[in-house]
Amino acid sequence: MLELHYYWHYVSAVNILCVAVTMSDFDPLDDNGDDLATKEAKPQLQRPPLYKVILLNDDFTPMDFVIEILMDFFSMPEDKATQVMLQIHTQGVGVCGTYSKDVAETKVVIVNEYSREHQHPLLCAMEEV
Ligand code: TYC
Repeated sequence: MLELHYYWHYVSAVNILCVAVTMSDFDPLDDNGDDLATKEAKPQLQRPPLYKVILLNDDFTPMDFVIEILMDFFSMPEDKATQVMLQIHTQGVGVCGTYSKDVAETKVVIVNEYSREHQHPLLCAMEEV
């Protein structure tokens, strides 16, 4: 709290009214925790969403081509790629992998481009996990 002290000072035959200002009850080192600026903020971070990259079945793309895609673009060994291809063939859809949005988008584009370059209708897509 600010305190004002008034007093007269006699200098060179003149009376001067002086004021002294003091601060009481103020300890700059005392942090009682109710200061907004120093309150601990809640963490605001959230995990970025993940996306499944999927392949859809069709009647025309050769099985060997799908296996090649799964091995070359999704790093599957041949036996796993064969399993996943057969699952897509029988169930209609299968998951190639789960990635961040950017990586999933890139995989979808390059797989679809590669399939068109080879005149196959194979469809690759993504959906949020
Ligand atoms: N159904 C295709 C065939 O009999 C094979 C195939 C499998 C196609 C998976 C697409 O995502 C696919 N030749």
